[in-house]
Amino acid sequence: MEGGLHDRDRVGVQDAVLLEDYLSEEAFVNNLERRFKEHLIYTYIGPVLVSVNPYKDLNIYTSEYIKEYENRNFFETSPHIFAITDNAYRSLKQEFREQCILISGESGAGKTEASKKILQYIAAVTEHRGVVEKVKEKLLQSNPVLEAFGNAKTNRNDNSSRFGKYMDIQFDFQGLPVGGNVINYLLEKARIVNQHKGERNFHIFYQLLTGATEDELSQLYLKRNLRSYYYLSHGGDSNVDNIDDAQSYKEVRQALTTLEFPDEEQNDMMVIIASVLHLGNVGFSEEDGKGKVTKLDAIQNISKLLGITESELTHALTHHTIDARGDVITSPLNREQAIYARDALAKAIYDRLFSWLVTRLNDSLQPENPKRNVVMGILDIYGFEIFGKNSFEQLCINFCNEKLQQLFIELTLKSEQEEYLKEGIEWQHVEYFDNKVICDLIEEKHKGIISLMDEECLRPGNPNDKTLLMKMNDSFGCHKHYISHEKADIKLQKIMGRDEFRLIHYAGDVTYNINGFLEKNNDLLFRDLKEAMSHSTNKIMNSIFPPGEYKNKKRPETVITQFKTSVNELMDILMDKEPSYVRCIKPNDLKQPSIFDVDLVKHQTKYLGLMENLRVRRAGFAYRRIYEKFLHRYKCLCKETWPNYRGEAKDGVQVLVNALGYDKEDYRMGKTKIFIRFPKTLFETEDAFQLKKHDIAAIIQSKWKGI
Ligand code: AOV
Ligand code: MG
Repeated sequence: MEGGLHDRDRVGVQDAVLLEDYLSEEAFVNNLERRFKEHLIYTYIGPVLVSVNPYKDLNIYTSEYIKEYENRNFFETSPHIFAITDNAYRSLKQEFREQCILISGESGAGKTEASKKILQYIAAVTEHRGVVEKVKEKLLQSNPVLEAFGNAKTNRNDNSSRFGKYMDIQFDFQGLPVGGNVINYLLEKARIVNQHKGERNFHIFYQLLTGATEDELSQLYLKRNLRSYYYLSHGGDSNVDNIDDAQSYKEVRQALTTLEFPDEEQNDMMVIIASVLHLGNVGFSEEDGKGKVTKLDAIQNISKLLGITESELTHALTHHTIDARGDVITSPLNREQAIYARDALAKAIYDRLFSWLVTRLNDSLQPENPKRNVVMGILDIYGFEIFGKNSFEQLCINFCNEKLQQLFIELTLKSEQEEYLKEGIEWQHVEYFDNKVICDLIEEKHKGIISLMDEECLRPGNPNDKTLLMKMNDSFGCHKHYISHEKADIKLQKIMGRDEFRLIHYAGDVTYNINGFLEKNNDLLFRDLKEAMSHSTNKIMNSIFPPGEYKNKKRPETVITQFKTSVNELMDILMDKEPSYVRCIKPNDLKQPSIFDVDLVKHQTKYLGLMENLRVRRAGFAYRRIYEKFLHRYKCLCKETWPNYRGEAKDGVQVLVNALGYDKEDYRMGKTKIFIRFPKTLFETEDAFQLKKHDIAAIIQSKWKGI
């Protein structure tokens, strides 16, 4: 375990608020680097935990470590994900305060691993008996299932979550876990039909093809050869060094069983997965402008698997029916349109299957008696994204991060303010950047980017990405956080296309390419396909494509509006909980241990808003500690308090700091804590303590030796 403050030359400080030069990003990153080199991957900024991915097993999540953190005061131990969890859990258990742990960071930074450690800790420190044990088992087993269907290998992370996840653990009044609930956000379904070079489709496809028995495969009309499937072919080689797909398949099936998915249901799921693979292999030719199905065996397989007639399937894949004011008109699709329809169908099937899976999982995690439970939520959601080319998905993700930053500001400032109030200390105003203006730019009713996009989607005539961008440029051209190509300065114009716009996010500037925005936002699935799917004999298909869905005249909400609604609901859920923050940082782009790329970390420090965070924290008092603890540690530095002070701890601390010559401006006495403004004051005290400790040890030793 980490030593006290005296080690700071070598291992840096364990809380960045103790940095002398707290405004310097340089100093902050340097501190992280020093600690990283000593295998200390965790650092605090006050109550916020910063975690740097070690990319190797550090052996710091063992049962010994769990014991070390169980029921220990947060600031008495070294920074750790277990400390954050223990702190939150105790507040929940002792004060019945609902908790949320918000984990953020870029792809591969360690968010999902962190969320699993939280669960591991909770499972370890709560009772190991009967029902509770079963609930914990289910909570733990929900991870491999969600990861099989929702994670994939990307170039940034071999096990990248391609959806956002908010997971509740529900506790009864004794603090025992009794159930859970998962909410998923925006699965990246485009991956179903296309993958970048070096990337893969969702794990489950590879797991099924390598892990299923010959029997199972033949029932699904599948071949073990991964190359046989078009939808798996875009990324190239599908082997990943540290992934054993066949083994994972067994684990996933086992996990599904633990989660009480009957065999029949598991088989229905695999039938759908197989159907998606076959669907990818359906090919089209064109005759007289009409698309014709060419690969009949793929159609036959799907037809047999899903129980939909071949003719209905073929017709639905090559025709498009619309209801034009009561006149039902069916027209043929050309080859390109048919391919589009096929891919839209594959994406819709998988997306709906995933949502179904989450709902079904939640049924299984439902507590028996949901009343009066207290909740700890864990949010593992994609961090801010700035890629070479940014599209609709990045806008959604970055919007979500803007909202989370809003929440962070509100809650951090609020809790800081509350603590000062509680302790009877004067509050000083803090200067910080409030990103509400960007949230408004994106989401404001009738005025924001989202509204405009929806309007354009619904407009009759020929709305397209170009007209959308024109309207956006007109409406927001003068906004401080929006830059159109036209308004960009010459330097920027050179790197920005005419089909792009740029947003000045709190975390950085992002250029978005408008192409595909309307289509992605509309997310159309032709009614012929919906109808055909609803005739399936597969029970799951039947529930995810309810009969008559297409008859619903009300237009479904656009993708971004649905997302906005769910993000705002999430904010409401989080708002009335006590938050803890874990900010994950990726030390290098090579997925390698021991490499600390300073520029990369600086970049993340910026867009995680960590310096902002530190500023808020340091605007008041850097260090605070309960009187009893402070007195206990430093009592040897003053005659009147050594070996024991007879009286109130607060008075003892006052005597102590008088004797140490603290300047009046350097500290405040709260109701239960001393607040120290500058780290220097504390360090001097700590150094004096280390010296004294040394002396005392020497005296004790000499006494022992009888000198
Ligand atoms: P992410 O959740 O933040 O990315 P993960 O949690 O999947 O990232 O972490 C990526 C990989 O880094 C893991 O598979 C581990 O190999 C390694 N790793 C992360 N945290 C630790 C740790 N504490 N100790 C050891 N290794 C670790 V993404 O889901 O892509 O945004 O969408
Ligand atoms: Mg993840």
